Amino acid sequence: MNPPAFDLFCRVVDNFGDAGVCWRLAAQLAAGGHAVRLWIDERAALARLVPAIDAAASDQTVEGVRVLPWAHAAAALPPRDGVVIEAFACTPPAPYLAAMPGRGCLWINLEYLSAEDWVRGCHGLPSPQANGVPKHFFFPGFVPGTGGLLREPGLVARREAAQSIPRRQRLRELTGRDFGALADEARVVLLFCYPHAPLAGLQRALAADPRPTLLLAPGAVPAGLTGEGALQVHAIPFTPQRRFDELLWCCDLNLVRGEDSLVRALWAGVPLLWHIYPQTGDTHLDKLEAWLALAALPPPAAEAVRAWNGPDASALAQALAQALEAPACDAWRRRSRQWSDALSEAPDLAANLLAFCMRHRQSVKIESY
Ligand code: TRH
Repeated sequence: MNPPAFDLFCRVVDNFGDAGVCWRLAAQLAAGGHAVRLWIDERAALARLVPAIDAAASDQTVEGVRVLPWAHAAAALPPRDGVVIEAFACTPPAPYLAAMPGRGCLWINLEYLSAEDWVRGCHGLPSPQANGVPKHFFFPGFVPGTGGLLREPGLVARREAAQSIPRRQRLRELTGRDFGALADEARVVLLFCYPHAPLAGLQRALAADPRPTLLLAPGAVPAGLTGEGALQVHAIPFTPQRRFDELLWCCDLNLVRGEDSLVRALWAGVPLLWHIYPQTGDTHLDKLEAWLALAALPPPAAEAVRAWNGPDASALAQALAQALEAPACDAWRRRSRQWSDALSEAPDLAANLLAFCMRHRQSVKIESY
């Protein structure tokens, strides 16, 4: 049978992650030879991530992915024997759902990434739906028995090759700025966080640190953060998603957020502070603790991650200063690389998704005999 065609539905809730995750998956599937249609309700965020995308165009194909307006899906037919992926429970248009029965589609709900234990028990389960086509939950994850993490083929080799080039040169190419000798001598930090981060504590810890820090903030330096003491802060251009990894690979410490940039920072294999997407009732803190349990960071680093997700600038200043002291920081670097290497041994999300699709097709074929 031909490789299945994919319809991927994406609603942009806010920020960049919805479009970021969907684009990565769509582009990887297309690169693997699959026909992919990405139905997206708002193209501006996608155009920021992928400059080749024309936010005004209603039907375009970029990197093999056909990008179409969400509204046009109502008149479209699901791909026969294909795969319909609904990202983050965004529910495709009703007429499209009504057209699904009898076309042999596999319907998948691509869930948000979580390290929580219950994910493994729910991954892959079918859920009966009104149109008679069961929807299968597909949970990304950090451990076997989940859908795994997005990682394109050859990513680690690309990282190794990039890191053989002097960092000052890489930063100049990526940012258009020449930071001079500081680029090679300083601790380089990427800052990508939500506005409520305890930035005063970050500033205090880095300004007072014995080692100079060059802090790079894509888009703009958040209000309240200024260079002082050992800290220099610079705004740099928002980097196209395709090269965002290269920026992370230049850094000694990546402050990332949400879902997709967290995973990319894991592939960078250096210390990171994760600013988790806030949720009502502080349920995001349960997700953070579940992630910390898997990350098994040295205690000072784990405390810095917790403080980065808290309101107390002094707590962060103290925790981060301790985590950056020589012995603790070496341990943080070792564990970061060790976990990154271990995670990169596992099959990636797209490979797991295709295996899931093949298993489903086999089971349907057997049932149909
Ligand atoms: O932008 P985010 O906060 O997106 C969030 C999360 O995905 C969250 O899980 C979701 O619920 C919410 O949206 C609706 O963080 P995230 O997931 O890291 O997505 C950012 C994307 O932007 C990611 O693909 C990396 C990309 N990016 C670039 O390509 N270039 C850049 O310069 C920067 C800073 C980010």
